[in-house]
Amino acid sequence: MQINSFEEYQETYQKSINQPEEFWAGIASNFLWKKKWDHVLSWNFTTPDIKWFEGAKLNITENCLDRHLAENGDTPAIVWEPNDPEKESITLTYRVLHEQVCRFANVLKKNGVQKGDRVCIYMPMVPELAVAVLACARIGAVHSVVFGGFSAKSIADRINDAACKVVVTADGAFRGNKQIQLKEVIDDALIGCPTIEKVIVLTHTRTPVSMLKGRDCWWEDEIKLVDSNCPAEEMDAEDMLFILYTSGSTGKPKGVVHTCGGYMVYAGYTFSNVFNYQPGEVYFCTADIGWITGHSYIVYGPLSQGATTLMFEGIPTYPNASRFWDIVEKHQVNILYTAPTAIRSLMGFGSAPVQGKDLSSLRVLGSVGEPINEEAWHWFDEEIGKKNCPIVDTWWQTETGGIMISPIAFVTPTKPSFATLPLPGIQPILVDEQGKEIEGNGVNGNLCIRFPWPGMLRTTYGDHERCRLTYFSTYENLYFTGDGCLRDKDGYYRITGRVDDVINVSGHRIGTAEVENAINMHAGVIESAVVGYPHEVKGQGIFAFVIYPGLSKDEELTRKDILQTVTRIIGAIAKPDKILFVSGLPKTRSGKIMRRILRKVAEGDTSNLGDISTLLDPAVVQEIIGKSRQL
Ligand code: 7RM
Repeated sequence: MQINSFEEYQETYQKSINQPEEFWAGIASNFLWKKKWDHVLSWNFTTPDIKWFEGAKLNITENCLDRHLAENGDTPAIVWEPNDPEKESITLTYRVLHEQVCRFANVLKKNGVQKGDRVCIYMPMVPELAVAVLACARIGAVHSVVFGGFSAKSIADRINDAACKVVVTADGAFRGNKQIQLKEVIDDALIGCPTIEKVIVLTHTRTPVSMLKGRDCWWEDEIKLVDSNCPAEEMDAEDMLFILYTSGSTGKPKGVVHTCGGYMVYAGYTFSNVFNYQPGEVYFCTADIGWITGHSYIVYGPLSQGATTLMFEGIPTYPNASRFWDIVEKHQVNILYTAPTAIRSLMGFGSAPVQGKDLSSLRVLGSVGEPINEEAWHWFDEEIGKKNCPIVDTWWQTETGGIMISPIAFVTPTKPSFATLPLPGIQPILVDEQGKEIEGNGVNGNLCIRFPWPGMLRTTYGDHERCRLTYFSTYENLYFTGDGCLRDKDGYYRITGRVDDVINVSGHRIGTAEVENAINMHAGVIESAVVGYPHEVKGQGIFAFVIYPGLSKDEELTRKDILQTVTRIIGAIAKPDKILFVSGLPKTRSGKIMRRILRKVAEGDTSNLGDISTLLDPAVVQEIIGKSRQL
């Protein structure tokens, strides 16, 4: 299944385009199926309706666990590195992980979870998080993991949207020198969640928590009451595997739905190829399992390939900026997959934290989540890879399930800040605003995909029309990514960033509309407009223009109140970096905010604002420019 030369890539790519069904059937035969498919693919991008491996039966956990037991039962599946470097790390072999998953699957059953039920998981980065995810998959329950940084309200919205029956959480989480009271946040969330029947709580920080009789129980007590035998539920290839919420340009986050068969094949195939994973190697992805990168490239991709996946509970700068490099040295990490924001933040500490660290185990480096600038690319290449490790700049999305455009390590010649070429089976196309294809090289356009791939989303939970509208209605017969893209003279792809109202802050997708709604909920705020602006470390920062009449002398306090409101409504990750109080927003006569102007102001580049003659009141622009200079 691994591609070993550029010629082989080119041949494989051609085949995957000319005979996609034969190609993917061949890849899929490397996995374990209880029954093979009747039909490889049926699809249309209008409804949309996409089915891969119809008629096939499988359980993804048999691919991630059971099938490795006979020969690799004692191979480490998960290596866990705690937040506190003084604490012991933990290794779970495939045999031990299998046992824990089966046990916890029985706990879920005992608490009333059945095939098809939705389970919300809100946990720190501990091995039990992976166990909970896999336990759901074992019994055919649908997991909905919510990142530990989201607020009670965000969790409640997600739980209610999916009508979850059970929550799995922990008392608290350690993050650097902070503690997060997870159970307390869940308690607040559950005030408004009538569908939740049971809450299973893992002991981790051992912070005092309230335990509600009849609803809440301890993980540690529950697993004593069950045995470790849990046959894997037989799933249809197109049965739902999980829901993961992600932000778009409008309204509330959408529940992106992935299904069992296609997702498994795609996550496993791309993991094996892009990183050129070799048996016995230690692979470290620094993402959180609360995001798609953690789902596909900490849990399902690596485990489906029998890999050793390292899970890190903490943050790159705790206890100091050497932490990643200490982990690489300690666990002899061979493959390191991280985000440009982490690279830029560590780059800011210079080379001292890297000096004296033995990074010679590293073989492949990866980047994901946002465009990587050339400076960060070179720093990663020189300081970390010692110019001896290929960098795979992997472009993909929650909706794509796995990596789409990326170099294949040791195969594709790389170019700084380019995601390079599409993986086999992926057919990118650039279009103009009207949806007309932009052919040839040395061109820019909106990035779409014109043919299905096994890992693509199938729907958005509970609202198929929203899926159609968001991804399949902008351009006829194409999946629209929301990204702008350049194809250079060599046919290499460079992702230039979102072309919609989504901002990418430290690799996290945040909808401007969501942040505006949160700001507008603050008492005293009349209206607001949010845009992204270039930020040295985060990639993009959040800039909010806020109308707040009757602002007292103490602007600073009101700013903090607004930040607190956003933290309450969405979570700390959505806090604006800058707030500018204004008396009006630049609106057209039809009432649309001209974000183009606000973006320019936020960038600090007001020399050429373009045509502002259609504005209702051009004077507000002068006011905004004047005030922005004082910020
Ligand atoms: C995996 C993930 C998706 C958005 C996507 C892009 C941006 C991701 C890259 C990138 C440039 C990359 N899923 N993005 N990877 N931009 N180069 N290598 O991040 O759903 O959370 O975000 O992230 O804008 O549309 S996501």
